[in-house]
Amino acid sequence: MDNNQIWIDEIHKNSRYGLKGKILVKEKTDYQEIIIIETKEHGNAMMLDGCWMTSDNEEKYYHECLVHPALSSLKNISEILIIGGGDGGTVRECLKYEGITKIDLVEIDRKVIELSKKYLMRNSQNVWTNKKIKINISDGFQWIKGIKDNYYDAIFVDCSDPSGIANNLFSIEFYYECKRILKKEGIFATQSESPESFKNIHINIRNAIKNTFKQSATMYSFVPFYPSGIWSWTFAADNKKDFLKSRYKKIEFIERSCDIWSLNFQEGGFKMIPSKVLREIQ
Ligand code: SPD
Repeated sequence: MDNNQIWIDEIHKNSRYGLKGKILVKEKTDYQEIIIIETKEHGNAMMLDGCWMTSDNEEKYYHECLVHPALSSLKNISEILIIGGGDGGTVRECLKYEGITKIDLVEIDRKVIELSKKYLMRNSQNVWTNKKIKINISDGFQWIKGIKDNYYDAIFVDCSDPSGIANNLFSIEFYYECKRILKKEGIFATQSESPESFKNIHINIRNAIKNTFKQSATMYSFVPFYPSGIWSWTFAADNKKDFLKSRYKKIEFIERSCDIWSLNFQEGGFKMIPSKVLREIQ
């Protein structure tokens, strides 16, 4: 028996979502507790304040679904903003697209980036040396207030759950600021929690986004080690008819590069809304 192997659980509503492994990092920063473990089946995995964020072998379920429905809908992509995303998975997926001149990554906790560089290389695959990436260690909610109107082609909110430091990133005020700094044809994308294990939070996010932007839609899929497994990503735009239509010209290249996402997969995901959730969208 390997004595280093222990169970680490995310405990949510009297259920445990656990991975077994060896602790590589357990550290309290100014913002949160970070745990990184090494597992046999999932590769390395990171937990923030008791919630699973990413694991080497499952991160694609999350990052591909956040990035590709949004970027595949744009013909031209130049400036991108990522709020959170300190593990590098969202940046990696964005960098598959041509034409990008700059990706602003705004991460509140510098330690998340430092530790991801060291222990979650499969998330980031050396993206950190790419000159297009500008890392800003800052609170995303405050940071965007300093950005001029109509600046970004795409904004991604890749944050943890809405308790503690990420709370503001789910507020109406934040969504209005994102809308202000998006280009006219731009697209907004956020992780929007689980319609099962965080049903009320999910519905609040959907309603807030629907009431902020002219167009919005949610895609459902699964992230195997998140509470209940089923997860969601919500997309929004203001001046773009058929805003999720595929427009990027090298989309077959993007599809071939993905393990989970494809245009076909996405089509099903946007239809997969549980009826009990649909009834509560205003
Ligand atoms: N309950 C977990 C929600 C976490 C969403 N963000 C994950 C970060 C991966 N880049």
